[in-house]
Amino acid sequence: MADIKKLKVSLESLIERSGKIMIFPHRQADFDAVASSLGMSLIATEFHVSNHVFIGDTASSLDHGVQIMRSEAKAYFPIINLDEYGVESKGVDLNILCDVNKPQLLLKEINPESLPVEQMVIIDHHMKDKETFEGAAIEHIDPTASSASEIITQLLLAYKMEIPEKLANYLLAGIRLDTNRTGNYSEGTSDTVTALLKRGASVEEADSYFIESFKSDCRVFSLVTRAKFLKNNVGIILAPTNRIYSSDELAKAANQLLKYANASYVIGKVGKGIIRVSARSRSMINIAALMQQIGGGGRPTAAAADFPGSTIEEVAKTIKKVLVPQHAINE
Ligand SMILES: [Mn+2]
Repeated sequence: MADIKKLKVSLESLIERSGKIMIFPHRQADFDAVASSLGMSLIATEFHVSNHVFIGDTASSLDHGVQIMRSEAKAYFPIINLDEYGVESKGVDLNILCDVNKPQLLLKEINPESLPVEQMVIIDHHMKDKETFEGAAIEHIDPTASSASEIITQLLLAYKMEIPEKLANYLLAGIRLDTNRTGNYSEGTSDTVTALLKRGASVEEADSYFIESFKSDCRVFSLVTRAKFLKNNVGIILAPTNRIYSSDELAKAANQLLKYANASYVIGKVGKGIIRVSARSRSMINIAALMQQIGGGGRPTAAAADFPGSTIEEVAKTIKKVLVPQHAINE
C-alpha cells in the first residue's frame, strides 16, 4: 500500500489552499470511478471547499447500474453534467482525477490543456505509462490497491471522516467491480471492506447496483440472432443500419457470439454516424493485432475500432477481405 499518511497531509494542505475544486472520474464512468469521485467530493466538502463532480457521459454510454447510482447520488452530491461543467469550470483552481491518470481516458469534451498539472491531483490504481499526465502536484498511483475506491476509503478513514451508509455501499460496489466480485481480497482490500461493512455497507446492497437493463439485453439478444459464420469459424454480426447501439451492447453481443465461434466481429452504429466494430477472440488469435491493421486496438482477446463516416456494409467488407483470411494463418 502506498503511503496514505503522506497523501493525507499533502492533499489536505492543497485542498485548504483551494477556492474551487473539480473532480473527474474517467469517461464511461464505472462504479469505481463514480464512488471514488464522490468520496473525494466528501473530503473537499468536509474541508469547506466548493467542489463539483463532473460525470458528463450521456446515459446511453453508461452502464445501467451506474446510471442508477448517478441519479441516486445527485440528491447528496454536487454532480454536474456537460452543460453545467461549461459554467462551473470557471474559477476552478484544483482538478482532482479519480480512477484515471491520462488525458485520453477523460471525457472527449475536456481539453487537457484546461487542466494545468501544477493544479492537478491524481488518485489512481491503474499503472502509469508514457501517456500519464506528467508533473501533477500530487500523484498517488498505487497499482497494489484493488481500486480507486479502496484508496479513497483509506483516505476517508485517515481523516477520521464519517462515511455515510450510501457512500459506503458505492465504495464497496467500486471495490467489488474491480475485484470481479470474487471476494478474494488482499489484506489491504480486506481491511478496507471490513471498514465499509462496519459503516453500514452490505454486499447485497452493493451488488444491487450490478443490475442489467432488460431492454438493453433484449437488443443484445436480437443482435446475436443475426450472426453469420464465415470460414475458420469466424462469427460476424451486422447490426440493423437504422438502430443506434451503445458500445457496451456491441461488446456484449461480441462476447455472446464468441461462445459459438473462434472469433467474433460485431459491427453497428454507435451514434453521430460512427460505425464501431467490437471484436473478440479465443486466445489462439491476437485480435488486437488484427484490429490494429484497420485502425483499432485493444487487448489480445478483445479489441475495437471506430469508423466515422463509413457504412456497416463497407466496414464488413474490409473485415471479410482483410482480416478473416488471416484467422487461418493465426490458428
Ligand atoms: Mn478502477
